[in-house]
Amino acid sequence: MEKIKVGMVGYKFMGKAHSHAYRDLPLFFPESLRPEMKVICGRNESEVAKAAAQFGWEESTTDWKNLLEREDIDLIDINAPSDVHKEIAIAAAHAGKHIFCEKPLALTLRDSKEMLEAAEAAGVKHMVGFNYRFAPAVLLAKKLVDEGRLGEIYHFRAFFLQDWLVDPNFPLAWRLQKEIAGSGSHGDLGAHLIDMAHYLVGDVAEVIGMNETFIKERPLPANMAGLSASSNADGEKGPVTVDDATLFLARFKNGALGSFEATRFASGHRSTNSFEINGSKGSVIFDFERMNELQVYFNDDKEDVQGFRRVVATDPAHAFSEAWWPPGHTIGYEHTFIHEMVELMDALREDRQPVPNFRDGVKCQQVLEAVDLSIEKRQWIQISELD
Ligand code: SOE
Repeated sequence: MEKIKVGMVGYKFMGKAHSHAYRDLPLFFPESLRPEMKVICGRNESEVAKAAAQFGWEESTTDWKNLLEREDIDLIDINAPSDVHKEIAIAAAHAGKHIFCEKPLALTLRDSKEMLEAAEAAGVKHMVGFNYRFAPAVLLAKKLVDEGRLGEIYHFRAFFLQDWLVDPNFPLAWRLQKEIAGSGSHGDLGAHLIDMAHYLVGDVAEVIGMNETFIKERPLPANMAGLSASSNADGEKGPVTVDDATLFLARFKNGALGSFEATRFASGHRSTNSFEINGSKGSVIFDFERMNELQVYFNDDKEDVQGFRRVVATDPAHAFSEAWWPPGHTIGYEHTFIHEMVELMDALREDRQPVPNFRDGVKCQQVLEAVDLSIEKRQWIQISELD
């Protein structure tokens, strides 16, 4: 079986999720191209060496540029913070490397377009990490929409609710600094909702939004480890320069209406990533915290049994089920990353662009930026204004 030699930049939460995907993919998808975990890269030499040993990478380095010079690297996986996505992706494209980049693609729409242009000019494959598309229950929703089984789509409502920032003593992590993260809940969580809307319903025509930063300053980080971090609560504070919550309304080009909510201040919601689609023939509800299930409702059910019912998307009729377990044996968050890497490996073998790719990343960035502009101008913004 052909191998795809991977160099990865980033080793924390997403680095672990991607490493797991590369390691387990051959076990469950033996027909796919096999990822070879060559080099993992991170700023802290001892930490990234530890990650290499723990995750199963052959080598570790602190200089991402030397990944690009190596003949034995085919694919660059970028899951470091958003402020380095553009520089690394464009350099990787120029070096003729295929690219997987975590979401959001870039800090700005302009940067994301430059990344797409560089990747297309170089003729390399490029993928963006909207992993929730790859939950079998989401793929079932996609099938129902595409087969017309929900009829004409009237509504798409989605919310991504977390609560890891409710504590005012949580330190000023990189996700709270605009120059590193680009935005707060909007680009981190809202990006997933926007991509899901594009995937399931279609293009957005216009948006209007609102946002808030509830806690304006936070203790400077004593040390950071992913989303949970220690801080010197009585120490020096710094300004939060991103949104804590962003909500927006959208009108789709096909006439459907959308409502979107992303927040890290929804106490009690650890990671409620949910959408509902209402159509002329029925509805579906997906809730990531019950990610194997899709609630479905069909208007033509007999009157005495009409109501939402729960489908557990683990049967042979459902996507990816043949790779896993017998019906009813469920899978988890980490398996969505394996599925997205299967798509990448298949695209590389079939010499086609994977989906979602940088074009989808640019489309997402366009809506993110249109919402920001609508907030600034306090008016509806046409997506076409940002072409
Ligand atoms: C943090 O908010 C985060 O890790 C996001 O960055 C991920 O994209 C999401 O899948 C889970 O929450």
